[in-house]
Amino acid sequence: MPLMEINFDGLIGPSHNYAGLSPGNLAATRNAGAVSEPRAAALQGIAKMRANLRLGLTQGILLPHARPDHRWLASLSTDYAGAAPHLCAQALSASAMWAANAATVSPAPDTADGRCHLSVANLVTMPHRSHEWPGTLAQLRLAFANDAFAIHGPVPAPFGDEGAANHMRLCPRHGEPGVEVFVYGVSGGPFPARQHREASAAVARAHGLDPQRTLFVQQSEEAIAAGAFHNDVVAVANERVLFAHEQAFADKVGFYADLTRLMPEVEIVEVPADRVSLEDAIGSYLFNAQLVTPPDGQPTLIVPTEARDNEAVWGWLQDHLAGNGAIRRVEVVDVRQSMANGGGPACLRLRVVADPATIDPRFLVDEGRLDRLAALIEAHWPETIGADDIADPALIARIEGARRALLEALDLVELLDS
Ligand code: SUG
Repeated sequence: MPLMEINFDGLIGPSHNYAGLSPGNLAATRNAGAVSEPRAAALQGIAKMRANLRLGLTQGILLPHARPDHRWLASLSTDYAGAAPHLCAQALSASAMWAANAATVSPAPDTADGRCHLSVANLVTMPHRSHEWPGTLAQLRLAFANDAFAIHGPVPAPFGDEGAANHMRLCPRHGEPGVEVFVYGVSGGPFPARQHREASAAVARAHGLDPQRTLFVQQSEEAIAAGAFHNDVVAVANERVLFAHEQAFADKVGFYADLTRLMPEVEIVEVPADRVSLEDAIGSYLFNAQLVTPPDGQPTLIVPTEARDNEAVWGWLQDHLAGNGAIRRVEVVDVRQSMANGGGPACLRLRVVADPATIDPRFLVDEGRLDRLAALIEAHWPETIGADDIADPALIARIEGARRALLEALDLVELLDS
């Protein structure tokens, strides 16, 4: 089977809650202390995957991690019963759902050894995310155990790496060689730059990318300061199309020139700030969309409902469609529970270009498997989690039991401890 793009969505875990853990992520800090709905959240994620299947796309999953992370708390010489509330929240976070931060992926046509390389992201900038990588690595080693893949451990601290959320790939077709673009931050006003250039450069070297076809591009400081804590909040690429906000990059003229030189057929769709402000782009997550090519070949943008609710954003999209722009179709998905923590449709998925036959089938889904997952979520995921609930041992037992039931149903009990 030829190489194709497969989206691996992070299944939203039973501990999904709003603890306000990510400074610079305006939605997450604004919703700190709100009551979350883990069951509804996970079902929204399942519905998004169903919509992707119906577009004719191939769909995979990554699984929630063991939360609370007792191993991490033990490494801090404490435990869940004895830890300070902020450490409990950091140990409990379901943040592994945002699979765009799981790893950086370089498909086989781009690499020196002809294998698809994946580097797990260290996520060192935010404490609650810094302990995701061992669990992610365990899953990547299972899902991509075939020789077609090479799996790398994390870049060492202090170089921050947040994975595919800061990586774009432009290519004529997914299975052909591409240009890989690593977007890093230097400064972000009051907020941290979470992707460091040194980390991106290390990943590019590990993957054996051709330096002539690899670009390192600085994210604009104003974008980070406005709440674009990852590049995928202000830009997304798919095959020949780059879709970006006018203020996404520090030097867009230089970047667009380099890209056009390396790939003359590139189509750059830039949204001007006088049509959609950075504030509207970030509030609506217009760019945190999945830009995909279904089998009918029509570039399709999968946006969150918040993009439809924003007049400026929806107006721009309608004009683009009416003008026969590069994006031919817009689909709307409801992922409000994730959005309230700053995670849109694109955050929830990791893109891997591969032959599906080389992937462990336990990580791939069809409608039938999604039906079974939905039933399991209905039966086991807590309905709500409020700020005070996280100290309740009964809730913790429920969360741990829910994940155990999931791994048993998927025949993945070897992941129980990670
Ligand atoms: O890292 N939110 C995540 C959202 C990640 C979105 N990913 C991409 N843009 N690719 C983050 O900031 C909030 C969790 C909390 O506060 O409880 C959180 O981690």
